[in-house]
Amino acid sequence: MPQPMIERYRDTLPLEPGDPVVSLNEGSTPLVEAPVLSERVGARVWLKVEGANPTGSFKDRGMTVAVSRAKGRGAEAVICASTGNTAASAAAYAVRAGMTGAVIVPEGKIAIGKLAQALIHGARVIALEGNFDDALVLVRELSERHPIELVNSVNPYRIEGQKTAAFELIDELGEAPDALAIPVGNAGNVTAYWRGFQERETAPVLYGFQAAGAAPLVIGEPVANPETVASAIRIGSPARWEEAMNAFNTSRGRVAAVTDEQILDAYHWLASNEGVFCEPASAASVAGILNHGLPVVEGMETPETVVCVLTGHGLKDPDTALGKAPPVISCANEITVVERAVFG
Ligand code: AN7
Repeated sequence: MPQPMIERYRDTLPLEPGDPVVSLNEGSTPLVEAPVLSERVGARVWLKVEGANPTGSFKDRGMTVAVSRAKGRGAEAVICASTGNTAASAAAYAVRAGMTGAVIVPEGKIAIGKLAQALIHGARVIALEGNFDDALVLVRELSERHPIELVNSVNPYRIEGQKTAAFELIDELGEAPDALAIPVGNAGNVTAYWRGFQERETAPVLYGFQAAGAAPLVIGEPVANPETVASAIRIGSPARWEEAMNAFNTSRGRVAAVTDEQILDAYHWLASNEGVFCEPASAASVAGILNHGLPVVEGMETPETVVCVLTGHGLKDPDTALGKAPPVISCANEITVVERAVFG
């Protein structure tokens, strides 16, 4: 039987010998070649389809490790602030561990699929009159006041679990890619990839992309009222700011902004040209290389292999898909009418 990543890479993870394995068989996600995108950007581009994780996003990699460790320590409850995916993942892994879960999300600002996930798993879902950054301040405080485990990416075990995605890339490609394009919100994931690459003594150029209305790392200061259609990365004050900037600088990469229009165009383009449906935030990585080009580093060849990290599944956010795609064709139950509808 294939092993879940928490078992496969266990010797690199800071679990204690007695910790239980709380797993939904996350990881081992598809690395899908993108021929049309490759042609457009002039390099061999691969898509790391993290939406194929059990709850539909990369968060599961970190959650399996954070919840296993929390359970090993005897914790009975987990809490997080979330733009949606962390909430969905925490809710599922809490069930798996026999723990209770509470999630605080910005009211009206998370995709409907993520809300459905958190609710169906039985988490207590609190819609805050505030944004993600406000919610993160509150859950940090709550976890200090109460015996409840904080499972945001400020939790070190989250980063440790997420670094396994870099291991998988190296193991599957036979070497690290030349460059990695990745969406950036709270900046945990880019921090995790960099750690994974470094532990394998590799250093791809890291190319991070934020939404233009929520681009604190690009403008160099926190954004008080972040706004973007890519609700997952609607974050104005990233917790892993310094580590992420260190990763961009050390890898000789950079962080840049993409507009909502560029994000939605890349999202739609990827679905209709490569057959891969990711959520809007994930498409920031593709929008980035399409609009900014491949990273150019002095003294280095142009990258030949590039991985775009597609962090979450398109089904998470059907509203955005329906708003972007062409309409349904209504049709009477009659063969000639159907014929016209089908063939145009
Ligand atoms: C699809 O769920 O922050 O830079 O609370 O859901 O590690 O924050 C989600 C983040 C990219 C950004 N793509 O990753 C949350 C949350 C998707 C995401 C990011 C998120 P980080």
